[in-house]
Amino acid sequence: MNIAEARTWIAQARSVAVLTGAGISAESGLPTFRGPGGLWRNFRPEELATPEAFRRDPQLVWEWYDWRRSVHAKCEPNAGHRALAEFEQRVQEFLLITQNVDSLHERAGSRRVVHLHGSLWRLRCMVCGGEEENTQVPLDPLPPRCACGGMLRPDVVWFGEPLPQAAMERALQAAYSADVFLVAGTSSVVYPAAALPHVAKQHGARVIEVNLETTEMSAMADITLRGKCGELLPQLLPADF
Ligand code: BJW
Ligand code: ZN
Repeated sequence: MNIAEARTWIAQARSVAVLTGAGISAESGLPTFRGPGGLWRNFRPEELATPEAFRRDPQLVWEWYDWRRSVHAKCEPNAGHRALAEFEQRVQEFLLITQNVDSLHERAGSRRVVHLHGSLWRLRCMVCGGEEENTQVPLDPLPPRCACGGMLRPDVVWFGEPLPQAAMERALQAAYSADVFLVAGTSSVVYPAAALPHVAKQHGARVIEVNLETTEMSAMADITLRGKCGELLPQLLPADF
């Protein structure tokens, strides 16, 4: 652990990019995908977060999302989210890249955020492609319907689906130009998000990982900090802030 060195790198950086995953929201009470509590009614996320699962049983997949929306609606941002919102104020060039479909970064005050895997609070019509913001909890009817009569789906990215192009392009640009690339609370097993720290490193960035456990990318990180996002991220804020 070398928090002091990581803090110095960040304080001296002109450009910082951060990639977050479910671990940063765990301390707000949201279950991660692959850790304890990641199962829902004995299904693994990989069995539900696919277009095939939705085609086979939209009711089941919607029940999972409706349950998650109800859990998310009761959650508040934590110290990790708030620390990243402060980073944004401090660093000249900053981008927060999140795989999370919650809105806790925005609720903590972050504005320079891109969502690689979509949003739980946006629905998209399977027939006309129309999108709508929707915060109703629980949804009624389930599955919800578009004004055109078509079935709505969560506007999230499932396995085998492409990531939103504009979000991915912004994330890649940030990886190319970052002096420091911070990876927080992700198992780094899902691509293409997990490639971003590697891209950043190839373009000269120093990579810092914050995670409770060793992950797929720990070996390539320049500094690995073992612990909770809510405890470690505030300690990475430059001292004069
Ligand atoms: C803490 C903590 C605390 C806990 N503090 N830490 C073989 C090789 C490479 C790639 C592939 C392959 N086979 C298939 C692929 C592609 C596939 C993929 O990557 N699969 C791998 C699993 C093998 N990827 C895709 O399919 C992507 N699309 C794609 O590639 O498209 C190509 C294409 C191009 C053109 C046309 C068509 C297609 C899409 C991926 C979509 C992922 N979607 C999900 C669901 C989103 C919606 C929803 O939320 O329901 O995204 S899956 C799920 O995993 C979700 C997450 O964003 C994502 C990552 O999970 P995350 O955030 O890392 O969570 P966990 O639970 O895994 O980890 C939590 C971590 O936190 C742990 O490490 C803990 O230790 C830590 N932690 N508490 C600090 N307090
Ligand atoms: Zn429609």
